[in-house]
Amino acid sequence: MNTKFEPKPEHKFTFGLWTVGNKGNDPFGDDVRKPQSPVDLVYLLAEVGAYGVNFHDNDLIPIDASPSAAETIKKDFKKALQDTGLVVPMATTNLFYDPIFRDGAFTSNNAHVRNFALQKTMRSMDLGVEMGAEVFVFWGGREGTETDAAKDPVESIKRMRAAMNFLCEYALDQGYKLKFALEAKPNEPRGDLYNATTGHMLGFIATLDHPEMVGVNPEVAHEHMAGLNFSHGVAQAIDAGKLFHIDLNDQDFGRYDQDFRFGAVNLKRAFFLVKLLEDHSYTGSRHFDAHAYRTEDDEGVKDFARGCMRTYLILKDKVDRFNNDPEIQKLLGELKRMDHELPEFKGPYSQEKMKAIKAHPFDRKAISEKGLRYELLDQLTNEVVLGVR
Ligand code: GLT
Ligand code: MN
Ligand code: MN
Repeated sequence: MNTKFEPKPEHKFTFGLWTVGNKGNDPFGDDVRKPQSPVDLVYLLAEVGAYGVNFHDNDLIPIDASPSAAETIKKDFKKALQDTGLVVPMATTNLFYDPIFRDGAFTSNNAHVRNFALQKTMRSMDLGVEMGAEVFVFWGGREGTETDAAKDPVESIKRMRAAMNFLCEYALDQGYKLKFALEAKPNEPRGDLYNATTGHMLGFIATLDHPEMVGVNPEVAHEHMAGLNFSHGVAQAIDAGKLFHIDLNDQDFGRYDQDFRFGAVNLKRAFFLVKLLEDHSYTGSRHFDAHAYRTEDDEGVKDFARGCMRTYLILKDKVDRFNNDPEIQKLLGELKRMDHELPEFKGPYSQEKMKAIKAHPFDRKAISEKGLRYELLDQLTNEVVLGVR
């Protein structure tokens, strides 16, 4: 194997305990792999070359663990981190598995459930911070409905806002340096989930008391499930200064929630995503939120994890090729040249500029006649991705 594509700490490749720990069960079939302890999974991740490990509270500490059992688990986990050098950049709360959350956590109709969700999240934040996490993800897997007869969606958004505001204050009160990253998904496991896309989340964040503490954690699969161009959503987050974390995986459009290995389905979309992250110098974790096919044993899980990182690095290399390809750059240079025309009209509004733009004689026909050469640009992109350039 080419060592050029070996993961290094600077790549910030991370995996959740739930990803490499996935036992291959699905709604139609039982587990196919044996459970592995958090400590086993830390060693597995170290073996494949990951930089960090993320977890839900209950990936690490079972929901019914006694305080003394929890202490032992934490001690063992910390030792594994120390032995391997792995870090915990992100933590999150499981607000979807236990039946108490069957009608939502922060948006449940039941005040007991909403407050239990706050309690569980505050404890989970304490745990995350104890392990070194600086980003705290919120994925509201049950925050939605099957029937809108049950909840007023405006009221649900207000409940969600109240919870986020409360938890921001909690973080500030504790002196935690945590950033929150909200993760959208359109559906599954609920019929419909609130704040269904990264764009919805960005709109919601602007309504919070501490918007500066809150960003997004977009996931490839989730935006594909909504039929969207993932890179465009991520670009919006980058532009807003809100890309605090990212969940990389793959997913065919119009399918069930697949969570495939990064690049497994659509290499070209993955290429443009890596290009976006690298061109804009994204510095956060590159978190693979995916799992191995149900056909795999423990070795296959390692193949899966190595594959995610290796594909990212190969695509990063392709991005360098694209950015340094003379023919491609010539085509892009022509686009830049067009962009830089009419310098006198650039910049903010003035009455003078307004009058000049209104009066300018644009040669509509001539401008429309010239081909843009996007066919060639796209073909050359394909050839980069296919490895012949
Ligand atoms: C769950 C979900 C993911 C979320 C995780 C964080 S849990 O696996 O499918 O997309 O990121 O809660
Ligand atoms: Mn995710
Ligand atoms: Mn997912």
